[in-house]
Amino acid sequence: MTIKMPVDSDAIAAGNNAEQAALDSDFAALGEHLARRGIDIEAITTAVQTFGVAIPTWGVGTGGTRFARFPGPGEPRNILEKIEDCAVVQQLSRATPTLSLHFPWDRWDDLRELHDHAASFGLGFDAINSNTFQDQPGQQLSYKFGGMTHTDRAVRDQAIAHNVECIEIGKIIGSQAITVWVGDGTNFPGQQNFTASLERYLDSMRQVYSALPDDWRLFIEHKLYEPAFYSTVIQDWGTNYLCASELGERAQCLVDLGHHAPNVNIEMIVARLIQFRKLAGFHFNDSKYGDDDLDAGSIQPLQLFLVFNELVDADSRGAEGFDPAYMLDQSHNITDPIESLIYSAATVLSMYTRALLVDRPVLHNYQESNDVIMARDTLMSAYETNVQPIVAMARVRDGGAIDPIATYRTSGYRQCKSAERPANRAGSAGII
Ligand code: RM4
Ligand code: MN
Ligand code: MN
Repeated sequence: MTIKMPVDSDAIAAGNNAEQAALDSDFAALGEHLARRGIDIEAITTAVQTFGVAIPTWGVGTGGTRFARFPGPGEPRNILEKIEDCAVVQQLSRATPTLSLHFPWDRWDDLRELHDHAASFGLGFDAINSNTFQDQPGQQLSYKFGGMTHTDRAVRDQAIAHNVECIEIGKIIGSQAITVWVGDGTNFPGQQNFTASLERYLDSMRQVYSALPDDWRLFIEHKLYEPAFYSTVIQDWGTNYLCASELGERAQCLVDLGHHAPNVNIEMIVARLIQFRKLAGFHFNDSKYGDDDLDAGSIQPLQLFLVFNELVDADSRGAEGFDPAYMLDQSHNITDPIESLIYSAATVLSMYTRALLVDRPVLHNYQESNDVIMARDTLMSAYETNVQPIVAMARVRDGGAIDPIATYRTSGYRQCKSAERPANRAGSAGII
């Protein structure tokens, strides 16, 4: 089957022709520099070519805050159009081969059609996301006071049934994991009994866990606050770890970079979860204050590098059970979502590449001899290396664009879609 390409391949070829000579020369110069450090640029480039990060389907719609949402032109109005926009990101960046669906936002009666539509663009499916934090039209019972932890068993049963339905959907489209994030919590002291609500959570989640096919994993995602402002049931990685351990081996902890208290050492949490075989994967994004869902690496690039440093370290020592799922969980409120996703995927790849440059045996020796300055220098010299030529070369070797954002802009894709997709105010695109 030929894979459909939403962006005209001539536009990519024209952009690449203009850029190729400069890239070749930058790549050769970087190759020489790395060779002096004992690093083979070709081996690094091959590793970068195999790295993929999933796109959440809600990421291609314009997001918003609780104050306002400013819809962009040509927003996708349904899941098939969202898939097409995701395909643009993948075609140009070659780093986002999978999608992460969210139900019921992505509800589509013909799931085969949905699957085949994605497959026609060469896209597969990552973890499926459930939603028990919102009421849907026609829904019988309300999640106003919680879903999986609600005091009323009937509401909990409805929330459990929704998660089980998500697993059923995932089986049809080829997912192998479900991510459960619950918005449950309280706004005021005394509103609920902490212990009883966590008991109810575990009871509900045991039922979801028991519905998992043998080759599936259950990803559970903690969040410090929001929408609940005083307490959330799964507030931090510690509670998340306890719950994952209670549920079983295939329950693991997902790390969303925006879901921690300020100044928390996230890379250390990552190391701990890897050590105890409980790291499910990531929702990449960045933030200054809360769960801001800004583009990955836009505020704290060093943090993203340090997270990748732990991941590459675990991979290079063959850490048992290490198989993280990567996804971008962002809300694009004032940028073109396609551009933010292309940029973010490239940033994630860039930090991964830099982490691959860390000389691990040398770092180990400095650590063992307590040479603080040189241990730090070993990390920082990897971080400070400009790896753009590797990331661009990996992209172009896989058929992508050397300068994907410029190519996207000259392709006229957005203008074309804004004519084809008249605004639909009631559309479910974005997080509002
Ligand atoms: C939450 C959390 C979940 C995402 C929703 C939309 O804050 O990050 O992963 O599914 O937002
Ligand atoms: Mn998330
Ligand atoms: Mn979030």
